[in-house]
Amino acid sequence: FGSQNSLIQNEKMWKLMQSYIKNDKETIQQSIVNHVEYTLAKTRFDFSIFHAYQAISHSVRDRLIEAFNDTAQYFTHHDCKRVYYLSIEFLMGRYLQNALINLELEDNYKEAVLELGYNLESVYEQEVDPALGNGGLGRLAACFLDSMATLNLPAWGYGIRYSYGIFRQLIKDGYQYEVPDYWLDNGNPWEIERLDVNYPIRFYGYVRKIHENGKEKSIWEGGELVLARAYDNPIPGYDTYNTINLRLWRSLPAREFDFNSFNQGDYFKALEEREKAEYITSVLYPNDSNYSGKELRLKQQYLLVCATIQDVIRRFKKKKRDWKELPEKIAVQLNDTHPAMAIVELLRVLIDHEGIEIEFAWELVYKSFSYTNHTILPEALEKWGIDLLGNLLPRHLEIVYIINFIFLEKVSKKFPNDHHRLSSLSIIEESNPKKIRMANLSIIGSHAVNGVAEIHSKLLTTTLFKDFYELRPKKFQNKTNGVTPRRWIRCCNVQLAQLYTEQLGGDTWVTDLTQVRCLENMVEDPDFQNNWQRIKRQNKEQLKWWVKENCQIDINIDSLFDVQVKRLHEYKRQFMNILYVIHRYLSIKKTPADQRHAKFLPRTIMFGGKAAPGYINAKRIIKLICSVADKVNTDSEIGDLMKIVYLPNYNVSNAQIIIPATELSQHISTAGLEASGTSNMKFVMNGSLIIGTMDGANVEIAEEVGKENMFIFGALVDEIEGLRNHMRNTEPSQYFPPELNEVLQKIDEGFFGAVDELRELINTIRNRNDYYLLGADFKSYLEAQKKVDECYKNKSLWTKMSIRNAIRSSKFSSDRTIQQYADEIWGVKAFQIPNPSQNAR
Ligand code: F58
Repeated sequence: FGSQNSLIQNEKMWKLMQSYIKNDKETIQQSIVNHVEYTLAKTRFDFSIFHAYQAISHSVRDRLIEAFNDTAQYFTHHDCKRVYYLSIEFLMGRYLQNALINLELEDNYKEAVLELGYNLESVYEQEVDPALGNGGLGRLAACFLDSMATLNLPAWGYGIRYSYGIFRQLIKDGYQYEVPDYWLDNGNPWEIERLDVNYPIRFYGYVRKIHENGKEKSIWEGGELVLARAYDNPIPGYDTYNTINLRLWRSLPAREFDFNSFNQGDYFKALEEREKAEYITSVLYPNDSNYSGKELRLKQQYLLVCATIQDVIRRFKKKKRDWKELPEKIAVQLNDTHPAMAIVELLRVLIDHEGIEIEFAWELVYKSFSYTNHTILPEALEKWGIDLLGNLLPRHLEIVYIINFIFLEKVSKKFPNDHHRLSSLSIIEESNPKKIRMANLSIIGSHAVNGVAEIHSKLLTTTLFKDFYELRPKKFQNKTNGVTPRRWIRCCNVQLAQLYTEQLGGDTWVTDLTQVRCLENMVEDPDFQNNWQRIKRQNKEQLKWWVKENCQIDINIDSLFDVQVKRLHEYKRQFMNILYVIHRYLSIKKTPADQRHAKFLPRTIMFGGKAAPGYINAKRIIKLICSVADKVNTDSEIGDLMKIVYLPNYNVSNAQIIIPATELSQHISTAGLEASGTSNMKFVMNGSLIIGTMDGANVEIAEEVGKENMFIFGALVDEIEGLRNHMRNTEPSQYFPPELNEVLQKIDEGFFGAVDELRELINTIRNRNDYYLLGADFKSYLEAQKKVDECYKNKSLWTKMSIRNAIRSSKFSSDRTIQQYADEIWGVKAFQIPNPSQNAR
């Protein structure tokens, strides 16, 4: 551990080892009670479950910090190449259970806590979700941290510590209401505030040119300064002592006061200015697919980037070394384009502050960066107006122009006179006003660019980034997403995890999910099938209870649990799902009462997900779902043949209840539009069958589990353009199948109420405007639904399909994904720190 003298080192090491906290029951209890008394200043003779949660978390935190400190020191000592994962969002979900499981201390704590009078599971419920993300992209970043820690990679995450996470969603009278999520209300035991790690961040100002030794130098000065302060969040690996870091930045006023205002006696104005600084990291933007172009958002992005680059460079410079070593020591991964200014920022620091020649500096930057794309939706692509960008970051705009100039020079040598190509490759969009295309900047500044599923990566190289691909085909890669089996099996489906551990004779499957494939020979085993069904049923019971508690609806435990949970978006087609539900309802109604139970299987159809606050059509879809739910759930003719539920406030914690209880999950986006999807992977791992289109990772799921174990339907990506043309050239009543026409007419008649807004909604597809092709896919969706019913009737068949889905899902572990990033993009190796507690514990 860094000491020169080996004798002292050994003696010291021994003492150090002895001083690690022990993990026997009594020591744990002692530490909890101490935290009640000394950290919370509550009497140990009487503390509530809330205080129990706080004290337990602090005692777990102590253990995390030991490993965290040792890991950081170990990486420094070995001078490893490090990965920095930059993301504007990290959707972490609750920490306590995950930390205990990764530290392999859950049983010890359970026992210890029980004797103190509390049930550990109820204690878990006390924690609020740190929800610093919108959806897939942020949750992916969280899964990746877990895998990077578990794979012993020298990696850190960098993000923003928003004071307000994604809003809490209330559903009242079928409408979504957004409530601010001040998640820090009760403090946050999982973070370490670094009072001594603050970096200055400049906004606005001007660039002054001076001449030194015959060279022009740029000095960016003036404007406003704020500070970015570090908050560290330890991330423990599983089955390893390695504990890495998620460093989140919070904005604070810079220490310098505005003496002018003070001197002029304007005390309040000066204080107001300080308040404004804190506002920068105050709220997470709740748009999940629409780019809004707000200045405050650019400030957030730059704060993240600027603080991170200062931190990275400071760490690099701790050792005396040549700048050329930079790409051998760091790999910076951009989680989409939101942190892409880091490319420009690093270049700026290298040329303006370190005095490096631009060509050499560019080489260092280019070799260090890589970029992941998560969408091809045009409305989600970031483009900053040059006025806005040039005003906030004047020097960066200059540098962007320089990068673009050098790049386009090279292109025009390769493709002389190809103006069309030049304008599509340019970072600057020649619109009025001109715009900076962040995706182009990200590609040009990175040595590797990847999509998040095979089909998506293919689409990038054939459509959106075609011209870039033709320029540098080798730069483009695929890294199919994955999810962590720790949270998405071990934590959320404890019984399934137990079954795996029993069957496989150990729990090493938790870090090597390919092992569950060995259970293939159990598929036909009646005992195994029974166990499988029992587990699903218990998970369904838990969800039934949750629904009763949160929606006041009684659902039929014997019905098929059919779930679509994800952000509300037209391309994800929750709309098509509810239109089918209406069709099903009308069909039941048309069937004579005495034949209904023979003809229809009971179903509980559950929806969940937040709509971006300004996304009117998404909100109308929520209203439609809730209106249909009202009608159907109170229709005495239907009884428990069908129930529709809107699960409010879908988030990581309730996903952990919903996913293990699901039997059928819907992933039904228009082909080509869902980059990957990651909940599809979580559902499959938990034995849910998928009804879905050939889109995103569904395609690879079908390859792994077999199409015959899924309900695949709908147009393929190559058919989409043709179908859109057909839709635009066909009379709507002709274009829509009769079943769908009937449904639309019912809505139009006001059968479900809210007639004005629901009419607005259906008009979005009726006027030859069905961009997402609900009409084109409806018929094959109906057929797929029919197959679902047929299979579910045969319990043993369904069970076997369910088992096959789960045990063939190992490809979708984020451990596989991260290993590929490490080998094929980052070039980093594992460094596992020896576990000191093996002696002491
Ligand atoms: C999602 N994107 C993709 N963006 O839609 C999904 O297919 C994919 O599986 C997932 O990324 C992970 O690769 C997504 O979630 C966002 O939420 C952005 C957050 C920041 C603002 C713009 C949208």
